Amino acid sequence: SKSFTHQFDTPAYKGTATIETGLFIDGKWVAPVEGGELEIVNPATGKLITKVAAGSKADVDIAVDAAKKAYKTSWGLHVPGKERGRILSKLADLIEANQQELAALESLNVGKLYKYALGDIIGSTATFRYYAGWADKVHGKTIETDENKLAYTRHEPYGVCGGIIPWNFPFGMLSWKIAPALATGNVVVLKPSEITPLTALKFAGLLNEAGIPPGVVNIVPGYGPTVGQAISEHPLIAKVAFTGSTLVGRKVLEASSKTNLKVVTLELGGKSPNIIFDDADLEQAVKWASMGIFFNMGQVCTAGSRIFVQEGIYPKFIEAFTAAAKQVGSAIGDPFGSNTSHGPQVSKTQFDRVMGYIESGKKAGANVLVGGEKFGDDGFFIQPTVFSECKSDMAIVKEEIFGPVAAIIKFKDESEVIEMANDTVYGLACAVFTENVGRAIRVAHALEAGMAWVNCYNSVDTNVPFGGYKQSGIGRELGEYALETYTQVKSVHINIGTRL
Ligand code: TXE
Repeated sequence: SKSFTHQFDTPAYKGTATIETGLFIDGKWVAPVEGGELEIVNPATGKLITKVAAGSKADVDIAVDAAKKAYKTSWGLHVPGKERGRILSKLADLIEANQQELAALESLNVGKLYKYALGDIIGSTATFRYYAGWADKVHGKTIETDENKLAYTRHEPYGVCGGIIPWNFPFGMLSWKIAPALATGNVVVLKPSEITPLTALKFAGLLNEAGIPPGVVNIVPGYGPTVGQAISEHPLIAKVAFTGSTLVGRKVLEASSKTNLKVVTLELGGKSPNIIFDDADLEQAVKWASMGIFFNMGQVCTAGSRIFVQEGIYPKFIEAFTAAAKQVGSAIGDPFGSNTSHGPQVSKTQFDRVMGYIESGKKAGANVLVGGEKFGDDGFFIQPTVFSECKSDMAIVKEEIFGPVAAIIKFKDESEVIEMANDTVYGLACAVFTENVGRAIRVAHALEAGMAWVNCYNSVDTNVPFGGYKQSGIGRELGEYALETYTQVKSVHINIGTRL
């Protein structure tokens, strides 16, 4: 296949990165059956980085066949858990050895600051190591019935699993899909986002060296309606894990219901509430709230995009949060710059979408405290933006913006804010800032969300489950809980004495 080399000569990273740009199927680089291409754009400049191969349904079929064969011969329960774990650990070591190159590619492709891209790769390495450790610890139970019977359960893999992932944390999402699947004995066909496949291709280049047998992991870049749809509909894929928009999550579920009823786990959008009470540590609340909405240019599914502030602290919070947002916007520019504080949105489409929401907020009468405009003429930069005077029926309060746009809403008391915070179709995350421990726990329990943070935001650990309530998703990733979504339980009943 073709390859792509990029020379980085930047304050943050100096070095070369090389990747193959084909499809990785059955342990080999191959050209797509129909010869499609993806144009990969640098969000900081709007210019083409390279082109990579785009697959189609025919390539998914070939990848699934290779995966099925691998599952029956060289992976699955044929390989003891401790051996799968050893290979996954080796893969983690190789990711670690290539972490700077991976981070540089991620930063170039997504526009995230290099230091945060590096953090993502380090976190993903931890995910592979964590699940490597689980590989020989997945087992069922024996269940007492009566003395004439032995009953036990096995936690068996599904076989071929599909993964469809987005562009905001490309390598992180790859690790969340692939590591638990392989640890539990499954094999994978993964489609990266059509706009951010570079680190997935670099990863594919490490698989053979790690000793992952051919066909166990197949990487098929391509568009959603072609490759993504083909994965969702495939009769031999038994489980699919999707991260992306709620709109597409519905399509994946629908495709499953119309075909083989594959198990679907979904990690979708959010409009997460971040609640600041009068008695909060103001300085800390402002810092966490700012990171909560502006981290990764607001392109985070858990982004704290609705900031509820109690009336007693409201004026002080507004003043300090305005200053914090200005600080985030003080050095907008090159993700590889040494002092850059804020990078571009990932694509022109996302830029237009976010600017559309900013316009809608202005028209609806919300007050722009900071930002509210694009930045510069090249690339997809948007100023960190803060709206106050937000009303519950405004689109900027109801819909996921997925950009650096905060909506601040004033509230009076605990019961009012719980009602307002839960008034959303989403339920991914929530946060509460207060020094009152009783209130912290009460509110964390009352909010309808899969994750609740107290006096912090966006805190994610490999061993703690991640996922949403309501229309934010189905199933949990990370932690021991993810193992349940990659295994199916078989009950075995053995007669040791009953005679008919
Ligand atoms: O997402 P898509 P988009 C939200 C966020 C963002 C909006 C749109 O609000 O502004 O979604 O982003 C694949 N069958 N999130 O359009 O399309 C697609 O190729 C199967 C939140 O980029 O959902 C990509 O690999 N797959 C989110 C993946 O779905 C299909 C992260 C996600 O892209 C498909 C990203 C189809 N018919 C966006 N159509 C989060 N939860 O963090 C597309 N895809």
